[in-house]
Amino acid sequence: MNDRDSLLLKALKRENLTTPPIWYMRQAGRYMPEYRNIRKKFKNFLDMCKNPEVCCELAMQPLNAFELDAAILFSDILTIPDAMGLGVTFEENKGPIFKNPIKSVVDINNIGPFNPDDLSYVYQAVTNIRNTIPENIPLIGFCGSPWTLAAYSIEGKSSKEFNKTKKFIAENIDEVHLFLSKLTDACFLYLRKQVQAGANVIQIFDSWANLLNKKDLQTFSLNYINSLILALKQDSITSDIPIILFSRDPKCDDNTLIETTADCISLYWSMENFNLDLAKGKTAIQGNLNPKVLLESKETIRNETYKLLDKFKNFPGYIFNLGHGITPDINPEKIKYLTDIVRDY
Ligand code: 1CP
Repeated sequence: MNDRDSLLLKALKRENLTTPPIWYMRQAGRYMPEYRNIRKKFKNFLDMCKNPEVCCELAMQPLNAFELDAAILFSDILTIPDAMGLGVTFEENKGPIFKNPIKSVVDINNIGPFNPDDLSYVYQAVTNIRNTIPENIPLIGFCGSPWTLAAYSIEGKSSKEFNKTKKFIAENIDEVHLFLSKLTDACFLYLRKQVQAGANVIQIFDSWANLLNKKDLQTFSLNYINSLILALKQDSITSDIPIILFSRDPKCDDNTLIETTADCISLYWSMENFNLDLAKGKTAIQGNLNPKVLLESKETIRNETYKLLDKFKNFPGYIFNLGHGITPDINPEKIKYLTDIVRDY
């Protein structure tokens, strides 16, 4: 692809731009009527993800509606545990359910080597999207962080506190580390295949970083994210691909995130005091309007957005995004409005 005029790739190289690139986490999803029309044809959400033509159509929906500066692969982070045999399903309006969650040390030892070719439906979706979007629009591939994938796999579902997971870790530390290593290797192979299939940027979602205290965050999450980033940076296929790290409300120093060597830190909406002076020249920044603002009036949306844009005006390498995904209760017109006012700023 030709990156001369790609705003996102420029921002990821920390160029100071007059208009930031714009894309949204969960830009494809239930808030769009076009999405719901297709979604209702599939009982299990993952069956929809296993259809590359449908994934391509879904990834195109927000681009067609809002002329965004990036596409994101339509898939889910739980494809890896599903491929590892944990049997992931998503029933109507419920979160993920694992048929075979990790219940014991034996389950961890029994996980065979991850075969990235089991997820060829994902790479086919990547190629279809890459072949459909304009040349100057980058395609973001993604994976969950090893920690976030482990938390779902042990809990067997989503949860507020993940207490089962915390108990399991306390009782089986060594095996949990083995599991996290297996997941890290899987993420690397998976992302490399996404890049070979046409992904131009990678985002790692550490959506459950917020569960861990400072020390555990380092031990169970950041150490594995660092290994993953290092492996990607050392591999000839992925070394030039910029990496964005989204860590949900992590209890660590800002510098610890910057030192991950991710090319960009995606800030959760509550991270409004993140030290931009520390980050300057080291990482790009993405974020971080609170998605809840989009439930407010246009005036409030404009005020909050312009406050954020004022803050990032002189930051070299800024990408406009929300501080977490678009929720199903957001009116698509608000996304259109938001995109327009960022470009008019
Ligand atoms: O029924 C439905 O329609 C399912 C809703 C849905 C969608 C649209 C799920 C279920 N996943 C997705 C797509 C998805 N998931 C994308 C691509 C779409 C896009 O961004 O445009 C991406 C990047 C994800 C990543 C993902 N899945 C994350 C990380 C981002 C985040 O929100 O923190 C997580 C945590 C998941 C797990 C997941 N997938 C779906 C659900 C309901 C959940 C559980 C969320 C929870 O635990 O609360």
